[in-house]
Amino acid sequence: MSDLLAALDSLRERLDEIPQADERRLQELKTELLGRKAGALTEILKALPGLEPDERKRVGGAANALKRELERAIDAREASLKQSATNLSGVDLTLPGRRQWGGGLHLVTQVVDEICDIFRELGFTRVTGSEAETERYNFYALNFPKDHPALDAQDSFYLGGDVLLRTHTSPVQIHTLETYPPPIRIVVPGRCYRRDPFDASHSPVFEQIEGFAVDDGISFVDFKATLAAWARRFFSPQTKVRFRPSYFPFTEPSAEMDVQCQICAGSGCAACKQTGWMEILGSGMVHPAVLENCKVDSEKYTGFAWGMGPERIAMLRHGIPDIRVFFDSDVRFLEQFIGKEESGVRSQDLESDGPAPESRLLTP
Ligand code: 2U9
Repeated sequence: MSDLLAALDSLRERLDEIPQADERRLQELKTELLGRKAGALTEILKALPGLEPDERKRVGGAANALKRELERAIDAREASLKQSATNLSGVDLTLPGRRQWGGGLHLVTQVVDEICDIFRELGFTRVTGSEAETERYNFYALNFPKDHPALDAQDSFYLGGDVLLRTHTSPVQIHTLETYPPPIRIVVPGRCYRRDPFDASHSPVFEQIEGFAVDDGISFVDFKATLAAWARRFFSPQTKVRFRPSYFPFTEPSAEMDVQCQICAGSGCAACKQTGWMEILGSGMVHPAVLENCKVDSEKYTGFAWGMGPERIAMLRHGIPDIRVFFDSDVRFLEQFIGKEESGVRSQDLESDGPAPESRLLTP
């Protein structure tokens, strides 16, 4: 008898499972506990006729009481499951799902990667460096005269003593020249800082990509051909480029490189101020004094260098009128560019009628 009472006790513990059961589990429990053929409680009830009368009375009473409890718990659970199902009737299951939040690289990061990838195919290694530099690496090794206006404290953020936030990525080239013997071919992306106003075309924090090649026998032809090859890969194979004389203390001769306007294809528009050209980068042959400052023999080695602003290039490519939108973190603006450049597809390829004009571009 005590076996049957113990079996009833352990069956009672199964009561706790009922309120948690879903529809399928509830049907399983019903069969396992109360099933007519092999339900656990049914088996106990079947054993009653073989017991002594007063045992039969005790076990039978306890078994029937448990049976009623189980039935009540199962009925209650069935009712509550039915209730939840009818609550769902107000939900329109045909509505489209909510769009998943999908992150992506910032447009400027995508442009930096795309530019560096093209230079990698041309043999340039991507190198980065510190954003805090000394005056020697940021200015003097680069042949800035001691009284050059760019050295003025107004133009730079000084951290103390002669340490400042770099105003260009050029110090990385100086460190490289001091560390590795030529041949050197590097492309150097990174954040730079200047005490500029924060307006539509300037930001005190901006991204730069500089590039640099030094070897025995590098000529002006290598310089022009490399940059023109890059421009045709980045813009389009038909893109025309032109070089205009310029001045930088670290290059001689120096030149600005323009590409045919990407908005009007050279016919003249507001974006290119009716010139048909867009200024893309500054460049030149590395000044011999810079090589000598780094103990590189300027009689034996020559090189070329260039610098460009990825924000400006992204603005030109997409017709973005104000640099400040890159720093606003407004996803309504940023999400327009998710994945476009990452997939290797240019906006020109995506838009059948050319790059996005300003009117179609969402700028807050
Ligand atoms: C070393 C030697 C030469 C890097 C160069 C430029 C021309 C240039 C900037 C203008 C505005 C880019 O868009 S910007 O921020 N730069 O025009 N940069 S040549 O020449 C170097 C660098 C390092 C050792």
